[in-house]
Amino acid sequence: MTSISARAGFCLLAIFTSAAAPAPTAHRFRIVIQDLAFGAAPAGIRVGDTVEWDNQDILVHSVTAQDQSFDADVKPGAKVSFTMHRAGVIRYLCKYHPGMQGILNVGE
Ligand SMILES: [Cu+2]
Repeated sequence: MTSISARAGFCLLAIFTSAAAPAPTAHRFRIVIQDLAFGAAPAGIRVGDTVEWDNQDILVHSVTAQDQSFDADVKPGAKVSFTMHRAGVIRYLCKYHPGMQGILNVGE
């Protein structure tokens, strides 16, 4: 009996919580890598959204965040994507071509 009412209480709490703060819809943004450069950072990225890098160059690049929140190599013709977990300015670069730099502005 106790466990049933405890479960009912949990359900009510879950319903109340989701009604009070509906989960925002996650979006997907794309950045093209071309001619040894990252494409312009898309506007409107928020926590929970995913950013995809699409390497259209003929060289291997990396997508390496300065704060180490993401780091991956991207082969020519390949894509890599990361979900943003914190708000703020995230600077990133290609560790093979340090002149390749980008900035993401992630909102809450
Ligand atoms: Cu590179």
